[in-house]
Amino acid sequence: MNYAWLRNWQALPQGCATPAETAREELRLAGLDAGLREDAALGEGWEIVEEGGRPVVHGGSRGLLYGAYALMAARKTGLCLPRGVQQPRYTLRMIDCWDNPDGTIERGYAGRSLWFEGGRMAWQPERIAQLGRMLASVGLNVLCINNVNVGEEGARLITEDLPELARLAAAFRPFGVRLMVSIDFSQPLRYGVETADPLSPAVLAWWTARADAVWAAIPDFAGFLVKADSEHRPGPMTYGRSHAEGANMLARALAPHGGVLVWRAFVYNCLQDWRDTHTDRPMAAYETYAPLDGQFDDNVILQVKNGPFDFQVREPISPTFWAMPHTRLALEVQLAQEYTGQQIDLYAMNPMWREWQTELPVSLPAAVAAVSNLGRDENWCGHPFAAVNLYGFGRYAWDPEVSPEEVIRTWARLTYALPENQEDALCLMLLNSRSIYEQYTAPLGIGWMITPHNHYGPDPWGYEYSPWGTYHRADRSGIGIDRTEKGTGFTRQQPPEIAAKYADPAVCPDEQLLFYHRLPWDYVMRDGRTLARRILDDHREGVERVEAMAAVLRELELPEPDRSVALSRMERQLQNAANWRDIISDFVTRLSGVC
Ligand code: GCV
Repeated sequence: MNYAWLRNWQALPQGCATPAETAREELRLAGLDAGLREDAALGEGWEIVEEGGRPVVHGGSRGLLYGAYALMAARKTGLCLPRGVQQPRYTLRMIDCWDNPDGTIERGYAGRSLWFEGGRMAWQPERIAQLGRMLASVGLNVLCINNVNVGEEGARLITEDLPELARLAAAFRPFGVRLMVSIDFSQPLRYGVETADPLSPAVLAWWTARADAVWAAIPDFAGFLVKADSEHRPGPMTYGRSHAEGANMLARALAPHGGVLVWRAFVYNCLQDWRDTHTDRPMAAYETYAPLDGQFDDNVILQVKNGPFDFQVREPISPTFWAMPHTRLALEVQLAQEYTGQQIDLYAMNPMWREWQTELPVSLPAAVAAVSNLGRDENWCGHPFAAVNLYGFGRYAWDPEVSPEEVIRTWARLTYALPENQEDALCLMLLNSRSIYEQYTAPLGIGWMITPHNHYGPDPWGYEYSPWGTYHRADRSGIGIDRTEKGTGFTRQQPPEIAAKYADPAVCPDEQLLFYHRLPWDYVMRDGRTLARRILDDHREGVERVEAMAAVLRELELPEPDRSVALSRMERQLQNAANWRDIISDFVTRLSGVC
């Protein structure tokens, strides 16, 4: 079995109960002469010191495991170990799986679920252990196993299917990975409670009893994740209650067990009339949550998507991050490349996450979560290179300031044993992959020209008359939406120093120009080209850059089956890029008259 960046590692450890035991067994199986010294004070942190001529890992139980994996990775790659005590920046480092009990995965591009099939939980113990090892090897510590769109069967995880959930939790426990589940806010209604109103004592009693049962079965359970009042999901608004009232009710049921309640802030009007030009979807989360700052209980974490839209190739940072200083926030990113190539087109994310830090201080979120790109495919992530994002997210969650170059280099070296010049070429390809994808799909910050629903390939009119609030409003006079003070006022939600960077088209960075501004086709850009000409040129250059990547890829001596999979996916990427170029160029040419 090929397991991503841990290919060729020794046999899996067996019969371990705790991360510390796993650490000991991993070092033994790897034949590494290294010591382990448990020091609970270090918690999840670790330090490796030379004692009596051999390395000794110091750490709490999980810290020992993370340190042992760091030592093993350093031995494999020849890269240096960091010095001093290593502590994670975020305590909650979570992967959110959108797996459905029928075995499908919402926005999943790597095969079927690893733990659901036919409405039940079912898994191969070997794969779960491999996954536990992979997650722990990059310090990831929480796994939410089911779709936030919880259906009838998903809701059973904390009732009828609880014994199965407990078995899965036990399988991940030796790797220090704690489970979480998504719950349905209206679930008490299915169990004879007459309402799901969060202020009803009967509702709190129902959730309290459920939480007691869950923690009795799984003492280290992490908590619940909730998508409420979002895209037709039930929530407190049905009862005229606020999201703070809804979240706090659940949080109080979890608090005695030390559980966290992760509440998603992905709320907007998904039934917008496209003729309504006043409602501006990216403003919705701020409008809903900023007034609630300070009202959430301590064990609530509000999980905010990185951008105010929805995981587009380029968006501003969600203004909600600056609006809630008295609330614990989690930054939510998406590893599944729903809008960014679906694990067919190359798209490495660490450079993008790092770039956000020019505006978003790493200390603003209290936690990080990523929508999973995992599935039952032999190579785990569909494209063999898509695993760089799972690996990279773990590294980022531990240390958001880690350099993308280092992350990609280490992943490449752990995964393959390529000659140096080929490893360099692979790393460069991945480092540039996001900017290339952006150039052939959505240059200048114009989003939502993607094919509706399946979100792969171009369809510039596709979302224009839809209810989803995702419009570019292109016509003969120009393209884009004015989101400044003179327009929808989105910039008023941003800190003034950030708004100032974007509010004037003359200074606004090109990458975000059409998110913030509506401009005529003959608008003259800073480089002297008209807007229309620049869009046409970008799409053409984007395709040329994919062609150059394809040429590099063909020369890489990758092992099989990775080589064949990567090459065949590159053919699809070439086709996709050409489609984007041709369809968007035709669209722009017809509207603008430029050719
Ligand atoms: C799980 C987007 C996706 C949906 C997803 C939703 C969310 O709208 O297209 O598939 O639903 O985000 O994040 O809840």
